[in-house]
Amino acid sequence: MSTFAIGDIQGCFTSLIKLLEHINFQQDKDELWIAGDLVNRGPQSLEVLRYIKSLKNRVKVVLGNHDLHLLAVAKGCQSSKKFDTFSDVLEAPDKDELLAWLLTKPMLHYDEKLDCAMVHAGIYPGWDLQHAKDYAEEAETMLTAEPKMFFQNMYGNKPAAWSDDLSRWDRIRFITNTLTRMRYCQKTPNPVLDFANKNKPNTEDRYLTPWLYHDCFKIRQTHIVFGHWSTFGESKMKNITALDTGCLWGGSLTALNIETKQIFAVTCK
Ligand SMILES: [Mn+2]
Repeated sequence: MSTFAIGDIQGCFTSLIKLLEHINFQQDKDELWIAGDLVNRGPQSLEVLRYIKSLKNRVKVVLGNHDLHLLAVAKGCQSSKKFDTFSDVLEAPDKDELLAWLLTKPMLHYDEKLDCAMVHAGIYPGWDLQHAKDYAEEAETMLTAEPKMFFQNMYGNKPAAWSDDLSRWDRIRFITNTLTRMRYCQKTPNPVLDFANKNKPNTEDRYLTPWLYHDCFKIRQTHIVFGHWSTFGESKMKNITALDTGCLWGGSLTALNIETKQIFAVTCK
């Protein structure tokens, strides 16, 4: 049995199938981890959702910003944007089952045996693993209990730094932003999120750093896999693997064998 973690698929169903053939994925034995952004921008969001859902307990999924955006549009809490390509999902006869399934997915998945955590974007530098798990659960509980309220309050870049006394929705928005959207933080002792810079590391302003290189970053043993940052390249941290290799932009779709640390990739059109 192998556990494979795969980065942002974003509706690229053909590349996903090509990658699963390449790693010889065995549905009855292996487990797949999907690091969020299953949908949007690419051509076949509907096929990706149907396929991943069909894997049942052989798959672990965390939510990405595009998955949350699709759910927010479906709930009528946000309008579709110019470059959104998930109308196939919104018009599908099985839309309700697919979106109900997606809504119950977590923002952080942790496997104790593998000592490996998966998030879409990252873990806030000031948080240890236990706090990250607790905060993720807090946001997930709000998402499933009050989805409309959640989506009405989800959008926005503020607050930009963590504090224990944030009011309820500021707190939920911050947790969701770090787990599903974060790239850079200011190097300040209390890390401040910066959403303006999306370029690859080493091109950022001097006062910024990728979240995983911040001095406050606490998680040094647990393996962390993340997606979201297609230009990130290879991580300098031995315990952290960046999985989004820009499939959507003509790069590749990557799978990591979590047990052996072997990386597999297929090029995308
Ligand atoms: Mn993303």
